[in-house]
Amino acid sequence: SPAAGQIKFENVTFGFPGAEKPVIADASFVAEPGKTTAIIGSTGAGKTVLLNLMLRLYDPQEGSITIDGAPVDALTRAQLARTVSLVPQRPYLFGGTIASNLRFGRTDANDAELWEALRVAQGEDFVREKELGLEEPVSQGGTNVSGGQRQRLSIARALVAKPLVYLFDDSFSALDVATDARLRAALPDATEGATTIIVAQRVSTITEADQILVMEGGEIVGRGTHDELLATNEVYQEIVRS
Ligand code: DUT
Ligand code: MG
Repeated sequence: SPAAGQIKFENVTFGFPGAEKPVIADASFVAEPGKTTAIIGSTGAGKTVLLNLMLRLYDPQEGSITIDGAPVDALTRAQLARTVSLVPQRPYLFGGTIASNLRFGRTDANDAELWEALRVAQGEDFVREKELGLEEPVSQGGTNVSGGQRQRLSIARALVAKPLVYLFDDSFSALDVATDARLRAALPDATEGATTIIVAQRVSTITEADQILVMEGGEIVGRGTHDELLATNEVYQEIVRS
């Protein structure tokens, strides 16, 4: 069957070397192509580590992670990078131009594709305001670009790459509510057919998600839609109240 981007965790346990308690404990879930899976939970719950495991920044001690049935540790990091795009919690820009940063995941993207990704990522206006537009220089680490702009460029970079799987690690909480809403309204078309996993802080970011995983202390302590969790899950109810 053609590659589709289904992610499957089965009983995944991971701890950092020397730590007594695992950071991810017995996590199982499936993220389906064409669907949005959201992950929510307090700071330190293990959300970032869970995403990083998919990219093999580290490997679990127990359990398995597969993409379309193939163990991720059978893929090379280059294959993984072509399949999965991560927008990290602290996005990083490279020394170069806005265009070279956006083309990081797919060097043959044309300018029209870059502008389209910027439009979706709500970054079009500020790039148009730059004297050199797409060719505006960016310093290493992106120190001449604001934090919010860096976030939007990082989101646009993932969109340009057109992967099978998108991982957004807390990519929307720094945006104001209106921008967050505009971005999420534009996202489904731009990521159509892909597997989308969104780590979020604001419940409003993920109410439409097909599946929400609630994490606490390295465990998935709830799963369901917003309405299901609101009715049944105390941890989720607490997050909604806070
Ligand atoms: N941790 C380490 N070493 C690392 C990264 C994380 O010990 O290099 C620990 C800290 C925390 C747990 O792993 O107890 C989970 O961290 P993670 O960054 O996954 O938490 P989060 O859910 O992403 O928190 P936040 O909402 O603050 O981003
Ligand atoms: Mg995190």
